[in-house]
Amino acid sequence: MGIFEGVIVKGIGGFYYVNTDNGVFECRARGVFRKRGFTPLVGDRVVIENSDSSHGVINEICERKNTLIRPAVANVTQLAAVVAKSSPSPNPYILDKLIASAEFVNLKIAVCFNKSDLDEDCALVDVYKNAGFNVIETSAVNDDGIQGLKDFLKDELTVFAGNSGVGKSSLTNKLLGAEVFETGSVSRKLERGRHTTRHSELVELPFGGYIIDTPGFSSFDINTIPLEELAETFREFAQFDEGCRFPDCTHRTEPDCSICNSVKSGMIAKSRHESYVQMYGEIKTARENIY
Ligand SMILES: Nc1nc2c(ncn2[C@@H]2O[C@H](COP(=O)(O)OP(=O)(O)OP(=O)(O)O)[C@@H](O)[C@H]2O)c(=O)[nH]1
Ligand SMILES: [Mg+2]
Ligand SMILES: [Zn+2]
Repeated sequence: MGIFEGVIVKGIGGFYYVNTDNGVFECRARGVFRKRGFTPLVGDRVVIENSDSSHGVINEICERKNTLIRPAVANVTQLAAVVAKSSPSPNPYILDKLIASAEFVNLKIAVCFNKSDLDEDCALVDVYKNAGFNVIETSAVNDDGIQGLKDFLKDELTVFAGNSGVGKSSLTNKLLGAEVFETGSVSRKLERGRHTTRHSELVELPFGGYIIDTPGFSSFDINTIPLEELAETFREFAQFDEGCRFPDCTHRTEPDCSICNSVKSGMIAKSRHESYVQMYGEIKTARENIY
């Protein structure tokens, strides 16, 4: 028996799988965490005490560098927001919420347009390039863009997030060079994935770094961002913010708003601004229901 440090690579039904220098241990969290309503997350660095060669208990959770709520992970350094160029076609609102939540905790971000082999034009590619994002077009079925993706991932802890069926697990397998994760199909009629991945899982990359494959989602709550800070999570707004007429301008519909004017002149993508306005409304409503 001993004390080991490790990282939670997976959590299922109250069991946490902790990777240590002495192998993976299936652990329960000490009751005190539950009493405090504190849930261990994939990515947490922990101290465990083992009871045999494969079981133990989590005694301590080290202080987190950051927490993402959706997907629920701790200590990641980057987000790869994965969308498919088509099948399923991207939902810009969900993508923008995901990006904003990552901007809010200062993660490095890449937007990965997967399924480039389908050769579909996707207008959103330019939207995110123009907004200043690292855009990587990939295919999990040929090697398109995989080197670019590897360059982004190397030596970082990256969470892969995005809708069901976009190819997060397929890309993970591609990067690992083995069929480690189960992949599903996309319903042609509904243009929707089948929620094949049920649990987030952290894996080490053979070329350095770690990634977390996560379950796809179809909606996304975002009321952790304070309204006053929402505009800052849309990175391209800053460069066009030349001072609005009202110092407390919310950049939605006010007259002489430099952000709204930049949308009109095409400098800021309409879809990005629409997401901002919609998120603003969503957060505001959530606030009003709390107080
Ligand atoms: N043509 C093409 N198909 C792909 C590509 N990547 C994934 N697919 C297919 O898309 C489907 C869904 O892939 P998954 O890897 O299971 O998607 P996922 O994002 O992990 O989905 P969830 O686990 O449900 O969130 C599978 O049929 C894959 O074979 C790609 O680059 N090109
Ligand atoms: Mg998956
Ligand atoms: Zn404004």
